[in-house]
Amino acid sequence: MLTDNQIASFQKNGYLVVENVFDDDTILTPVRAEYSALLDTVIEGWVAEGNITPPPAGSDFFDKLNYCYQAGCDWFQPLDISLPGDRIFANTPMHFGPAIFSLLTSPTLLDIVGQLIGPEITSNPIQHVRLKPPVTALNHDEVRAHIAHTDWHQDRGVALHEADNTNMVTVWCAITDATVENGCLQVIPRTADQSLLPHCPKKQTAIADGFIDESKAVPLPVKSGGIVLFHPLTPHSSLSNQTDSFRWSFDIRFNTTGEPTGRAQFPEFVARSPSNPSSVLSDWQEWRGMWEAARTRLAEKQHIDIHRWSSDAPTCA
Ligand SMILES: O=C(O)CCC(=O)C(=O)O
Ligand SMILES: [Fe+2]
Repeated sequence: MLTDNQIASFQKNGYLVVENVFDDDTILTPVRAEYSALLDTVIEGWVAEGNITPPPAGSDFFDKLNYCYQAGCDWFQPLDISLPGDRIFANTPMHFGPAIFSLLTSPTLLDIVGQLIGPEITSNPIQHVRLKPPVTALNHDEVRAHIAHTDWHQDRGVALHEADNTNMVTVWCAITDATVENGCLQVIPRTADQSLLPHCPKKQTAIADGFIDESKAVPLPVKSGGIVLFHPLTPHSSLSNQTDSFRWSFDIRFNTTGEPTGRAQFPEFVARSPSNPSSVLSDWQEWRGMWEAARTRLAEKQHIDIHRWSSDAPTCA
């Protein structure tokens, strides 16, 4: 649980770092094991299709990620806990497994989230894995915010306008230690009159030039198992990974049940509900089934809107 001081600090600054939220035995080790097995399965598929030769013996999870990336085999979508915002096919890969479901529904985490948004908690479907290779290993044209550094944005700016009044919190979960050197998150503490700033579809969806003072940026290192909480109006970005190892995080979001998630095409679920306990989803296979159904429904659509911004806007010129 958070102390009154922590809650007040979150409300004033729009962010809060909390260490030691996820337990090694029950959450972190199973998540690492689930991802390790998943990557092995994905690689087996590529080997069978002749896209790649097996990674060298003795390679660990990150060695394998790096090996595949260098060979042009893209693991992001198969490892992500979401469908993409661009085209979806009936066989678009994605990952929904028991260990990541346990992280998302961890009672310790939901206690904290409940202190910030209230007791009726929905798991918002805007969620991603971020596995960030050393910057020296990136392709020169790599701009994805899930792989390279993330540009300045507000999370409200990467949801649809219908969620502008939704009571929501982002939880950024460190699986490896996040440091200034390996590309931790940074924020600009929110001001009392913080509003939604104009964003532009650039390399990423980012705050238009001239709207934030980057000299106010506060880097937020956090150890493995810790989290960064932030408000949807808090401007944030991430530093680039200047080390020679990977930086790994998940970002997940929660909102008050019944309010728009900002991505209605993707499935939400009730994670906690004192008023209607039987509405809570506790079966990870049901969760996966909801995403599979969404994939079937959305397959072959040309495009899914995930933000409201146009590059034609005067602020983007
Ligand atoms: O981890 C990152 O690079 C950025 C994460 C982010 O934008 C978020 O959690 O909302
Ligand atoms: Fe974000």
